[in-house]
Amino acid sequence: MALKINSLGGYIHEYQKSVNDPEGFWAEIADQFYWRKKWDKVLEWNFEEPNIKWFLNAKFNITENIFERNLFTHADKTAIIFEPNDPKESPQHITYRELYEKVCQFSNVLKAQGIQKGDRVIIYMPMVPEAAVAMLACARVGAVHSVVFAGFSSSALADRIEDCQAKMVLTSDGNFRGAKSIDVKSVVDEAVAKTSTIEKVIVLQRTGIPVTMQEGLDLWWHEAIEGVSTENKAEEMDSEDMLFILYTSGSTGKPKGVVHSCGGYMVYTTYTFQNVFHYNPGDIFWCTADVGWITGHSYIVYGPLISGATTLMFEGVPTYPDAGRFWEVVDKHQVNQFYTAPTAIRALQAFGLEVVQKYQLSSLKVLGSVGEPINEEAWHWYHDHIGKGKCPIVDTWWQTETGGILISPLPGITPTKPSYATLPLPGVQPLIVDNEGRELKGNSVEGNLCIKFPWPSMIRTTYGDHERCRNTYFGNYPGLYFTGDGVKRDEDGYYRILGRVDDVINVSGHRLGTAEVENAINEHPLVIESAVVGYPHDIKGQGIYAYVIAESNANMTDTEDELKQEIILTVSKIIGPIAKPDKIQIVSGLPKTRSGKIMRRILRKVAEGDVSNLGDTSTLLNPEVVDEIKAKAGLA
Ligand code: 7RM
Repeated sequence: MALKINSLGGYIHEYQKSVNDPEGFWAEIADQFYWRKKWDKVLEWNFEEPNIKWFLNAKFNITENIFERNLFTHADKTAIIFEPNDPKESPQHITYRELYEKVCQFSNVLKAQGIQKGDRVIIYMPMVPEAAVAMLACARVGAVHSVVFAGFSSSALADRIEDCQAKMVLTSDGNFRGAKSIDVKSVVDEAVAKTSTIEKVIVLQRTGIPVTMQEGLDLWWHEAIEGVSTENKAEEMDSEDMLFILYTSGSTGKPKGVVHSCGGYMVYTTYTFQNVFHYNPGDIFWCTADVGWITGHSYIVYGPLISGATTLMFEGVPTYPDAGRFWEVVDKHQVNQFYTAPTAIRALQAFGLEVVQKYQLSSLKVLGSVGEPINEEAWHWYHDHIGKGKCPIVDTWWQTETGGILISPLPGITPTKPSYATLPLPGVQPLIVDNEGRELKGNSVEGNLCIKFPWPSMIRTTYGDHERCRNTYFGNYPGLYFTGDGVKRDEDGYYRILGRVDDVINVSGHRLGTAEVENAINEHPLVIESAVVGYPHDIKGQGIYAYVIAESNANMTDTEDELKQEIILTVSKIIGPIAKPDKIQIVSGLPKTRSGKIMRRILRKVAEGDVSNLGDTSTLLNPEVVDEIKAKAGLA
């Protein structure tokens, strides 16, 4: 495919074309993919309902674009390099032909186990090649996959099974993570028992941890594939058929199932993969995300594999067996493009330079960052010590809902500026509005980031609740997609993402709703009410600060620490360890307005440790609690 932009002039030209004639622009790109039947119309849209359709009536299967098309040219090329958790275990190199056979075989298994086009399949697996096989086999038979990060609890998993009425779960006997192996199967067992739609669970053997297999329900992966044909004809999909659902947190209620469709997602993730990382044939690409997040979907699996690239899957954690693991893997596999999150960079930076200096890192050409704002210090450390000053950093801004990267430099083309995502990619039309929805034109402005024109891989709906999709993303500013992020456009027209402006917090690049964490805390029997805010955290970007009103209890002062521990356990059980509060403060009341709304602004200030400018508190129903909260936080 010839999708690549090679100069700043080229970028400006392509960008102009994409704005002046979006349909012509995307048709030319889409033309380079393999379609059984091409589209009748490139785009149909309105942001009121919303209704977004790309490449209307085109027929194809995304996996044919990975396999059938690429097999002619590079059947024996490595598709996936698997680097296991334990560095003593040998890596695996899986060729396109081998991956094709595994995907076809597992497609046949899915069908034999009753999965049909349109059925939902949950994938709750470790970072092993079979997770990619599972996703692609679903795509091949037209089933809708919903990958759930294997760190989520059984109740979070049950919520997702219930929401999408999934028929099947694909999982493993356990996960290796650093020095630990984690039991996964019993989490699935609990979730399946709480729900009523799961007909089959297929279990990959990974750790050898003993598990209970329930007759008629559970099936071993290795037994299920035994003797099954490695040939499979892909299901014909419409461009707008659903490809997958991925749950993500918002400012209200339970996580939403973000729906992506086949055609637009394929075109956009492939186009952005090749341009943002300047992937060249023969390069080794490594994205350190988990496939449970959108970054793993778009830039470990789909974008790279459709491009015929070699993509590295790493099962482990950055600090096992030591904090040099990432760099050891880069050298071992001669990684050319490396894509990670600022939280990992900051965590590894804290271990000092000696750990890094043991490695050459000479294969690296492009460094990527994603998930949260990258602070200048981390940017420079990444640039100087990992990239040795010679690798451009692409600070890529995007979301689960956007499917692919929207704002990012092109490496070696767009002049970078630390902590700036810089400029929109071709096809992306950002717009900044103030809180009343008025457009802030020109440079040197700050406000809410919106997008005014559709791009191919944008969210189509939230599963089972289109109204929620409309309200969340298209209801705030009529006619615009609202991202939930604050942004600054500087004097050069460069974009700097400032972080969320809604009640979403970003902990180590993971999105959590404050309401979601509060609901979990409130499950503790002694908790009356709680309020959760984010606060700046050196490594995680944001930490979770919870204010909790507890049942009055004569011994409370003696047991406050115990109560806090129990609250942490409760959150871990209801959501997962990633949502555990970093700090809990037991309070007698929460600052509330006369209409009963919690004044989070004050709670955020206290959590930040800066109470110099609390603003007007006289309108509060209970101004006295502010002093109590300040005093208890040691800020009086
Ligand atoms: C890809 C992903 C989305 C939220 C988004 C932002 C934040 C992501 C950057 C960033 C500053 C970046 N999907 N975010 N990338 N903030 N600079 N380069 O992370 O759905 O999990 O999160 O993450 O707030 O709205 S996500």
